[in-house]
Amino acid sequence: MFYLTGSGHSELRIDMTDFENGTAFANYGLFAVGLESVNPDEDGYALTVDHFSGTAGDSLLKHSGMQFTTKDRDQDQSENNCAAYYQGAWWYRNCHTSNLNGQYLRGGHASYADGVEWSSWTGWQYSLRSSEMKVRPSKSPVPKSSAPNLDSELSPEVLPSAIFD
Ligand SMILES: [Ca+2]
Repeated sequence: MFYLTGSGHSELRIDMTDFENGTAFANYGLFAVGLESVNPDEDGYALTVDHFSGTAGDSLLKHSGMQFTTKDRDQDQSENNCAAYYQGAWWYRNCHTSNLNGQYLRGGHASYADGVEWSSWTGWQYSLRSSEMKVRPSKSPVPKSSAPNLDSELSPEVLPSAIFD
């Protein structure tokens, strides 16, 4: 992915389906992994996204700037490992508004946020039937700016403290 998008002139479209024949998409006019990174492995494959449009709502902008966390490589901002806790691998912050590499739990589930989640569409307890991330070069370069100060709006993804009890 880095070699596809490291230049910063790519866009991302995520197509999703649920188990009730619903479909939705999220498009990001700017998408990059390891943007302008000389050593993406050392730098943690940081995500850059901006310029959202689509029917699924945005569940990825709050992940922009985060490195990629796996169960054996904790690069998130949680005191825990979000990948281990939510059974996925993602650009977790503390921890997520989306978890597309989560467990395939087939629709509604009692557990919290550990399925294939896109919270702005189906919440944190609904595991999607499918999701596809498609990348292509931008038709025209888009401004790289405008990533908001994400630290100031963490509330929806901050974990209830009880979840770690
Ligand atoms: Ca952590």
